[in-house]
Amino acid sequence: MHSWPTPSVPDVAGTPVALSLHDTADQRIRPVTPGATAGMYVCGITPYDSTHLGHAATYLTFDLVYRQLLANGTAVHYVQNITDVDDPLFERAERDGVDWRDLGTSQIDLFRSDMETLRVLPPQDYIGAIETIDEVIDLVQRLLDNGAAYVVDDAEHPDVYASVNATENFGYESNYDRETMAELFAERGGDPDRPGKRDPLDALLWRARRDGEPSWDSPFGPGRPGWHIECSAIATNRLGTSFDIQGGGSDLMFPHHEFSAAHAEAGHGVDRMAGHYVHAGMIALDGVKMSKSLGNLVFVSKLTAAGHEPDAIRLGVFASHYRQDRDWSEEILAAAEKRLATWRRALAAAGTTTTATDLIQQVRERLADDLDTPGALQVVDEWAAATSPEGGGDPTAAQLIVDGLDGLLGVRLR
Ligand code: 5CA
Ligand code: ZN
Repeated sequence: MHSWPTPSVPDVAGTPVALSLHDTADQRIRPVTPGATAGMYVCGITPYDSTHLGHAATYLTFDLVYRQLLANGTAVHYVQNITDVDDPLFERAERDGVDWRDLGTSQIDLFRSDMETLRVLPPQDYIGAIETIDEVIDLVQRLLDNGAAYVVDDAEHPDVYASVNATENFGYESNYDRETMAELFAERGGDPDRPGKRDPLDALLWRARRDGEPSWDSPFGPGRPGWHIECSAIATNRLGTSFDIQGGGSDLMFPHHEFSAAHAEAGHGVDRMAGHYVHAGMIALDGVKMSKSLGNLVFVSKLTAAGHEPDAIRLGVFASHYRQDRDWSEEILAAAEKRLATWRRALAAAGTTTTATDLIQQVRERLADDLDTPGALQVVDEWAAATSPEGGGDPTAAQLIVDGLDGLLGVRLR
């Protein structure tokens, strides 16, 4: 699948500050330690009802990660999937009387155009499940071969499941106890009551063909990929069996990221798929999580069509910390627009190049500390408040600020 165009990323003044991020598995903030190139996999959309502010906030979070790594001179290999074969997509297509492939294509197009408008750095590999059925089949076969998976005893629907106890450290990513896992598994697409499973928590790897559902041939019969294995295969085939960052919203901590990691680890014989498991909090509207199933959505395309600038949407999202569950509202957007205008006015009296470099260095420091965007925005607010309207400005200083804030935050002051 083709990605979207890459926005320009200017050089950033100041000196690198090593990036630290919160890791869900270790439950603490610690340095990201990539080689020359960092490998980052971020779970992509299931293409319907996109792109809402919740999706956008999550992808903007990883855009910040990408930007901090680039500003530190680290190249990034970024991979993102598209869950374009899955039950929720089929259900929506059925409800609306459209072909699921057409629904997927139109929603992927919309997502790409929203990401481009928001100037989100694109993944080099943007990969649909549809394109990688053979990769999933290979990984399922490995799991079957090494005893980590089994076929249920059901001649009509011989589904393939992964044994939850195939890896010793299962549960290390979410740190949930068995009871919480059972609850979330049932809530988020799992099938604990499927007869023939050895353990209620065993996750579906390959769903045998059902009438009216798409299917592909495989050595274990016609069917289609389960959800978690899709991300295991797409990520490890491009980034290697262990890579630096696995990302997504916090609703993916369990079961999705726990099982994606476990399938990859059991299949490839590694201890830990990702160095950091990074999760963005949920965006809510009036206190209720924005979700496709509830329909309480604010669409990026509607905001931009109404004339709201992408830079203001970014500042609205960055006004609070990415790990917090938080509200989106018109007030937040209005405050972001006001802040953007203040910063732009301040540019005319930017100060000296030393002030500018100091400012950008402080922004680097805030963002390197687990993406402390509220702290970074405050630093710029303080600079803007300290500029005097008659102060005049050094154009070189102004340019350093424009480039620095664009490079680090993707926010353009002009
Ligand atoms: N296709 C799967 C991942 S493999 C999926 O979760 N798709 S999604 O379309 O439902 O969500 C896409 C991304 O947006 C995921 O990272 C998800 O965690 C995130 N997301 C969904 N809703 C919200 C929300 N309200 N706030 C923040 N992030 C959200
Ligand atoms: Zn995923």
